[in-house]
Amino acid sequence: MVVILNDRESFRAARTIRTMTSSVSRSATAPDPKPNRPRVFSGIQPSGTTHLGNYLGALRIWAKLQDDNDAIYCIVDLHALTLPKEPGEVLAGTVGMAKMLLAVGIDPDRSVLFAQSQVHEHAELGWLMQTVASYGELSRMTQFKDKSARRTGFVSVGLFTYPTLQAADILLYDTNVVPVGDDQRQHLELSRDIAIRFNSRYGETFVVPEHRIPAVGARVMDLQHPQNKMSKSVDSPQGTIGMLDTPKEIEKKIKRAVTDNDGEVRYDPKAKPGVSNLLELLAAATGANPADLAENYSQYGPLKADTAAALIAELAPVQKRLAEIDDQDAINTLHAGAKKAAEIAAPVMTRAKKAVGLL
Ligand code: AQP
Repeated sequence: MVVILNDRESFRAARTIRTMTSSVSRSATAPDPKPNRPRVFSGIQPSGTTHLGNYLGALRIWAKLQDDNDAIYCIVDLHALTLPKEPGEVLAGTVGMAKMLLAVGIDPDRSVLFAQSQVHEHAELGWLMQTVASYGELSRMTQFKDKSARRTGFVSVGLFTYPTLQAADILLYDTNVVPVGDDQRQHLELSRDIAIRFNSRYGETFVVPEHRIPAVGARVMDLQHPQNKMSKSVDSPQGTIGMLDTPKEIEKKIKRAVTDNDGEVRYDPKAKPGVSNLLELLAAATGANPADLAENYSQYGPLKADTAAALIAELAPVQKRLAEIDDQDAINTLHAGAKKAAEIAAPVMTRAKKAVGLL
């Protein structure tokens, strides 16, 4: 349920919910916090192939968080434009991603699901965020350094300022909790810093969000280059398990996953990144602990066989649901979600403009 308040009223309510949330988690006898549930917001780019890292690090947690939170999930199509795209590519990716999110269990009756470009306040607040973030801060973002270093030609200004738009995405919804993978930790810290700076410069305006990073599966590594995270924007087909990969493809990729030569099954991400990644994948799919799982294996072969089987079982229901979802249904869901999102975003945008002192 979405309760719409105005300006400072809604800011105070959102901040109060945060206080309530922490007291609820401390006390077993605390009252049910509904309808004042914590606000959860997160986003995903509609680019490349959605992979196991996206799913284990973020998407399946998004689905779980719908039970106890007021969840808003956004397909961040404007972010996808930070790397060059053909006309129409982002739109096709947006529809495909909407179907994927529905297939992983995002329920439009319980969550708001929408595309970023349909709610103009994102771009508008993104500009204000640029005026309170420093060039030095953005220069320190490792994702910008990595992505710009990988490119030989054109590097857009948008790739550099991406984290300020991300801050706007989050702050527009009075977000309490942002579920993300570990790679987004630095951007989330920046969003918090920007919110705190804006509040101290212009008066209490934004809720300062917290991240929620899963204990297992927060950084799924590339199977061929286990020192790098599995990624949509890096061309590593054998190192990446796509959400639509067939059981045969998954078996083959896991079988060929890079390990090491010492033959010992041990969870040690620094010294043994390949084996630890397999243990982490098996743990994420079975709910076990990766270090405990290592004790069950003395060879890499059986570990790989069990990991492949567990991942195939984990992805099968998502793949089945995806095949049943129609493009037009997904588009309709996004249109309806954008209306709900705009109802929440508009008063927060007005609150921010008033705080700054714009006409
Ligand atoms: N390898 C990963 N392990 C765990 N979580 C991951 N995420 C991404 N990669 C991994 C999480 O997935 C969510 C959506 O990702 P995104 O598309 O918004 O962000 P991204 O980091 O840009 O994903 P890419 O495209 O796979 O990697 P890049 O662009 O860096 O090459 C986020 O919550 C993210 O943490």
